[in-house]
Amino acid sequence: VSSKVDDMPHEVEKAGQLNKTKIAEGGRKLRKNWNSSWVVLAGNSLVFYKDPKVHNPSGWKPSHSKPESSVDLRGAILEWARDMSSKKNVIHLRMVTGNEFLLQSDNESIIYEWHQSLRKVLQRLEDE
Ligand code: I3S
Repeated sequence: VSSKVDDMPHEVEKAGQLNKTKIAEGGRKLRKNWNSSWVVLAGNSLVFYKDPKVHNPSGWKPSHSKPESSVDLRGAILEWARDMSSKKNVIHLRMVTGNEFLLQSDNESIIYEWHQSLRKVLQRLEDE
């Protein structure tokens, strides 16, 4: 029974379109490259897909496609990014691996919801 449960996909906590850039890899600073991404928060992971609206406007399904990348949120640090971008509504995420991302939306309530969901997941992982 337990293996069956383990094989089940994690519950999706949140999914949506955000602007994303990686700013560090293993602690080494990277040049920003903002892209629109389909982001899925599920289990311990944040998973990034190509944004269907940008890459294929005609009904491409992120859930049936291979993720571009995913990160393990355990031990990650979540902050509002201040002085890290000229954009507004920017979340800064630093993983234990030293990989860092900025996530942004022009819509203030959308980014607040993401911040809240990420905070909730990080809190749960801390309590585990
Ligand atoms: O923090 P930076 O380096 O000023 O970030 C900006 C640059 O990455 C810029 O690209 P290039 O200077 O590599 O051409 C991007 O177009 C901007 O979007 C970056 O700044 P923002 O403030 O948008 O995060």
